[in-house]
Amino acid sequence: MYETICYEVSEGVAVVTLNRPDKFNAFTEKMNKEITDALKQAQKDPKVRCLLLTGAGRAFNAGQDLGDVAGGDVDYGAFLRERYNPMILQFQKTEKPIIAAVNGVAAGAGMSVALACDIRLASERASFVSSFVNIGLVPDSGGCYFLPRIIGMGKALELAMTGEKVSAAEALRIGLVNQVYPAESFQEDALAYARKLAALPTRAIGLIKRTMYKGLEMNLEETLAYEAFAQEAAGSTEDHREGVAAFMEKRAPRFTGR
Ligand code: T3D
Repeated sequence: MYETICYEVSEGVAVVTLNRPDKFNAFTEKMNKEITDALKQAQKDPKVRCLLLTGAGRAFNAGQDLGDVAGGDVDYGAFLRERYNPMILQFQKTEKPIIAAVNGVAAGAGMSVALACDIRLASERASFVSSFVNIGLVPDSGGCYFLPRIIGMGKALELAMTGEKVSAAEALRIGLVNQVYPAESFQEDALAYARKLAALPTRAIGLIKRTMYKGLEMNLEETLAYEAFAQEAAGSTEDHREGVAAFMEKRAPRFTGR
């Protein structure tokens, strides 16, 4: 169904694999659109309770395919407005956890996409390059929004201004990734992590995601009001009732995502 990505659902996890390995999975217009579509599809599908985004081959994603922009006048504003911005917004609109399983280098908009995911898992072979500055550009696709919020302004400015490569170990140290796994077992480790998330109360997790990201833009009073609204919604789910019942009965909960 897709040409530039693979999309597979099993055991509650939708695995989206960026699939242009000979180009380090660099973005084309088709890939931007297919990712956006896959996220929408996963949002609608009740069988999907977690998404895992990864790359085929050696790289996670090397950003925009520079072959498409080389040697011509490109309207970068239109490029971003039409292709990248709707894709990044769809990561936020997807009310299910999205994990970036960063198997290799994540550069340019590829790094921004990893930042737009909720959790970042890295292979020990992964690396991150805010490579925009290396070609005289500004971090886009949410890079200027997410990077300082995730690692703090000082480090974010340093990475964005120097375009230096960050190793997986350094990424873990500065809080850019949540976990680092051995390269040999990375895909299984990332999938196991995703399956664990997929077995949790999906609607509460969706509401946690929405409320936390909204909280970045709100003051305390507004956040407290939004938490009350979100709790009302979470409190009416079957998973909430199951969680309380399981606690009272001293057994493990069986969450269904409803
Ligand atoms: O319209 C707009 O452009 C606005 C939107 C911008 C969004 C952006 O993402 S701008 C940033 C674009 N990306 C880059 O500038 C990154 C360019 N790539 C690199 O800096 C390096 O390739 C990497 C740091 C990602 C990896 O380095 P390394 O040494 O591990 O691998 P390599 O040998 O440089 O690349 C391997 C192959 O992938 C190579 O192909 P070949 O020679 O083996 O046939 C290389 O050309 C290809 N490749 C890597 N990145 C891209 C790419 N091909 C097309 N586009 C790429 N971005």
